[in-house]
Amino acid sequence: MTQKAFIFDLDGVIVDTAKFHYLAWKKLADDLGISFSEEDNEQLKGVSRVRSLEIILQMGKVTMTDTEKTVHLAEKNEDYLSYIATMTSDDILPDVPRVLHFLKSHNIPMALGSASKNAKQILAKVGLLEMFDAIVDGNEVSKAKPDPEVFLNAAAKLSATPANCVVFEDAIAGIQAANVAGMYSIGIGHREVLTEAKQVFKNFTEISTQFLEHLIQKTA
Ligand code: B16
Ligand code: MG
Repeated sequence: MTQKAFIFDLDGVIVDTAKFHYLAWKKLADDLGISFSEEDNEQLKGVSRVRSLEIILQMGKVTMTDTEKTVHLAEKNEDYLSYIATMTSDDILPDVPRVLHFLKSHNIPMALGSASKNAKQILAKVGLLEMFDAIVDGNEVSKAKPDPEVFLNAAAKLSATPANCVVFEDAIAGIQAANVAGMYSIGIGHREVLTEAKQVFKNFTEISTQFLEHLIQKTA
């Protein structure tokens, strides 16, 4: 049997940090007089921090120097980290620990592949840092999803062939990145949104042990 490797996105797959990103971006948007709703926040999922700010500025037709952007990005992150500080294992999304423990018990290599520069800190707060054999986060990648860089780096760190990797992602760009990397993409969210994913589940409670066994045994 070919050795499979599993790669997980963080926000929207393992934890719901989108609500904290929203609160921190909302505060900044309010300060800048830009209207910003929870629906607008959907556009920022899976997108890098600096690109998120650019999208918000475009929404409000506001221009800013690079120095001003740096100051606001630091403020936003400080605010975001104050929410992260409150996180515990209770913030892990339902049934994620069951799936991770199942894979671990079958000695399946696992990596995190996230756009977040705060990924390690978040995993440590919720007590999942030790579950992953490799972490590739926003500090290590130069090209954002849908570029496959983050997932290809994760596969390399696990010494896995892309065709043997399974990726769990909640963002359209993330699914595209996994597909471009030649990996098996599993969407977490809505089927109508994640149309390019090979399979879609609403959340991990829908992922059965039989399905995981099937993924582990499946030939590429
Ligand atoms: P940070 P993921 C992404 O995480 C978030 O979905 C996105 O909203 C955020 O802007 C990005 O991380 C960067 O996060 O500000 O912590 O570096 O879904 O790729 O795990
Ligand atoms: Mg995500």
